[in-house]
Amino acid sequence: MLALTRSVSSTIARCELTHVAREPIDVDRARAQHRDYEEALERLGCTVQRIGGGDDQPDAVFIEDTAVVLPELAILARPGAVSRRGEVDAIADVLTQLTTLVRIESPGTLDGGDVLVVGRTIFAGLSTRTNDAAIAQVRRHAAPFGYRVLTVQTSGCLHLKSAVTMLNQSTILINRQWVPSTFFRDYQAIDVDAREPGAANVVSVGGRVLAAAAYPRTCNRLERSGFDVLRVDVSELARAEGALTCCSILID
Ligand code: CIR
Repeated sequence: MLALTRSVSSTIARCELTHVAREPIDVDRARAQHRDYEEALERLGCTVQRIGGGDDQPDAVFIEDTAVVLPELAILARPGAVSRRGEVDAIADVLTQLTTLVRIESPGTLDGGDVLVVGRTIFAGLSTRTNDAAIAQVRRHAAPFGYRVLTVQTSGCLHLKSAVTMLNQSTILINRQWVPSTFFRDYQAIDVDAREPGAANVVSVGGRVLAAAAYPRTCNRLERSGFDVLRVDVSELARAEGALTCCSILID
């Protein structure tokens, strides 16, 4: 598994914020946490390739939002926040060496954080960042390869993957306050602890789960269900409304 990551920008304090109040961000601490995150990915068996540049792009570290990589092709996003559109080019330069590229075009807007791929099903979150026009383009690009694309309305959170992620191919971790669980009825569900609404965003690699240390109750719940959980402290990145999936693009 290859994990693409991107450096924490020195301008991260000017990041986009939607559901989080602006607080000072300690860039050095954010960078140290980001290194820990990369090391954790390595411990899960990933080869980490960090893409440089983007220091003038406050949200560059949240690389997940710039592209959706399928085994057959990569779909370059057109981020919903105008300030983030410039992040895509540097990622395109790397992905073009690995796979076929297509692009979400105007009037479509899409953040990669709204796209959850499970086998041949693509759940696409309708959010403040991702619109129907972009989801229709995802469907057009992916359908020839046998994917079905389901539109899932989110509410109260930034992205679909703030509300639901996969723990393995048959189990989801979900906050039902932010996304209707009916879309996921084919999967076993583990609910986040009600006191930890942001806990659903985890990264699963090689049978292990990378989870935010800020959510101990949900981590314990996962362990009680038999999951091997690796905790990482990403508290400084959380001040930029970032979580775990958003800091990497995983390529099998
Ligand atoms: C933003 O609002 O775009 C960034 N400050 C946070 C993006 C987090 N991305 C993600 O969860 N996929």
